[in-house]
Amino acid sequence: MEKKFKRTTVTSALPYANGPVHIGHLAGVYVPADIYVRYLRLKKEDVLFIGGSDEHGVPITIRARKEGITPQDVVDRYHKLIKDSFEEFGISFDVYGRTTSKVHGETASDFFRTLYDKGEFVEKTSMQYYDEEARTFLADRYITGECPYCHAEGAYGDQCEKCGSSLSPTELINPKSAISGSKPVMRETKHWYLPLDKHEAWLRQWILEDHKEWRNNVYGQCKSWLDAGLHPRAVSRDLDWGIPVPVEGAEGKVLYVWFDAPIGYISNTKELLPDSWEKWWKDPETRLVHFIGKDNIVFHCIVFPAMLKAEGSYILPDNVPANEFLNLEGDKISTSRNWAVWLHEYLRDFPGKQDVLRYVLTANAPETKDNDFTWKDFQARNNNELVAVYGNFVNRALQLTQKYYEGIVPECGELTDYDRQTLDEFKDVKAKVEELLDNFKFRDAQKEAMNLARIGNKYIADCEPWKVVKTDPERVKTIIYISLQLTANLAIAFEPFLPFSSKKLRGMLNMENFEWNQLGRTDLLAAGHQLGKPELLFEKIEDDVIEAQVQKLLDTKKANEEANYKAKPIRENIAFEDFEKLDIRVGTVLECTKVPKADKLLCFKIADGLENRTIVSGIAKYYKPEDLVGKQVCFIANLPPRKLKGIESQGMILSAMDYDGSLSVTTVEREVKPGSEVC
Ligand code: B3M
Ligand code: ZN
Repeated sequence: MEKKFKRTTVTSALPYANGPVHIGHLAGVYVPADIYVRYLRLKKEDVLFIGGSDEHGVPITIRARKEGITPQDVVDRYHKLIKDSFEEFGISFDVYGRTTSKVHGETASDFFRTLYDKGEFVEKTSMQYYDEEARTFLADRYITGECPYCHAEGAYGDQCEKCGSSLSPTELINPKSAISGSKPVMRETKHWYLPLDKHEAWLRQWILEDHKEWRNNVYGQCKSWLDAGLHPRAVSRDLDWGIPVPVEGAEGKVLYVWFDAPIGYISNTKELLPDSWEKWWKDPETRLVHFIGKDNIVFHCIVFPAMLKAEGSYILPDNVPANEFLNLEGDKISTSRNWAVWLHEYLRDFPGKQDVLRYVLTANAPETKDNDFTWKDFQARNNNELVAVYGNFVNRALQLTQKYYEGIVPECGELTDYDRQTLDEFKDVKAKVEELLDNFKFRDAQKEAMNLARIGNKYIADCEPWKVVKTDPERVKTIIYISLQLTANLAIAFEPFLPFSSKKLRGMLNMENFEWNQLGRTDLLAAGHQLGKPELLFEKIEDDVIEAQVQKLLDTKKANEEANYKAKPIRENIAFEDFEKLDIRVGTVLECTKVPKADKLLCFKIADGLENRTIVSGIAKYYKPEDLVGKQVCFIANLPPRKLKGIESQGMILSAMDYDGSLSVTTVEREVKPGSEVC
């Protein structure tokens, strides 16, 4: 299957400009794409890296409505935020465009028109919900109602967020327009459909037979779509935000966001190369690779290729290395629940540590299955791998060169068997890393690079130059010479993965020119070469820094619980006489102590106006015993006594349970005599 290509067009999914990007986006799409592109560039291949914001679609209009601003305001804000943070993070796009640009509007519009003129669409009318008050058809997300499955209120026309069922708007019970709140009516509307069913046969051949090398998750998803049979898909919508459908009689209709967004890859290329963009999209000697997350597979492997094929002059993707999802501390990342580590916040909280996040996200990349990001793992990988292995080795090699030879690379003497063995381990690293990167196995490729550092670390630890220097100074020259060659190799090997650190390391090595092709060589730094100033390549991350990030997430969790709190339904009525049987009293706390060996229990001595009593209550987690002394509390006085941890409890103190399960003792608004009845 080896084909020779002249150039590679690499695209990465266009993030919706309705919120900032988070680590899930980075791990799934942008970090692997950037590694791949940097690698190709290092190999001096012709490559173009296309990115941009997806600025159309319903989520953007919803956000705008919520904030009382225009959709344009929303996309202006987030496009800038996303673009700036990508740049600071070192995602090395050749162009980062936007789908509200003029070029894009024209390109997408022309694309539609070409397909329309070629008769590649079918027109169909259907019944859809219409808001008579707001005078607009309603996108699925704009209709809410009761879920037909779990009966939760506020389910959307496309999905119930409570039970996760996917819905169609007509299934909702008591549908309401999210715009005006009125009851929507059914109205006829016309749309253009891409008849995917007509494309099924060639798609089957092209994916299932000709692209067996695609990742299992991608191939598998395509196969199940194809096996289920493809159906026509609407490529227009009734909406006032988007690119107008460029045909007569299409007033109030725009291109469906998933029709225009992938064309954004093409328009952004045009934006960058107005005169030569075509060779990146139409020359059969160009290889097209799409980096995306798993939720975008069908659009990039089936719908967009069908569009390109229908147009007729474009190449099709050669590979679509889609990733699975990254979770955060065991939970699905969610923009609406603010459950995420946002890139712009990371950059603010960890200045200069772009490579640490790049490293961790690649080490944990969800290439074959969903993976989890935890702050503990982030810290461990930094401290135990970047600092203790890579950084430590480099630091030792450079400090020793400084100490013994004033930073000048020493002559290499005769090699021992161990030296040769170590150097041998380096020889095939280039082939190994290349093989892995060529196959989009970024995680393993980075592991290979890290392995070099491990070899180096072990070499220097085994050779103990700081001891040998006392007995055999000539030998030390060879040890340091070899260590420095290994260091220079590391700078090259890590270049696609950790570009900031590689640059820093090259500065320390005073290594101006380097080539990927030199990887594996053991004469990168000549004897007599003057090194630069050694600095620490990575720093340890302390516990308090990690704890602060964890606390931030705990706060988010709490805020979500609070926002989602709903009082429990009221229980069935009881007879008045039953209520009257309860004897509720007010008592004054005379003493309050922790119950030994029970972390939940407090033991109270309560003045009840009669003989005083002991009550054990499970509120120790929420109060300091001394803070309760002197307080008046309500308790049920006529429950039969119960033994708790060997103490007889004579009643029950009443507490309110808050949304988060915490307990708050009930007390009285004005002091009363102990033993007063609550009635
Ligand atoms: N904006 C969906 C997403 O961010 C969409 C990708 C477009 S790629 C052409 O998941
Ligand atoms: Zn439901």
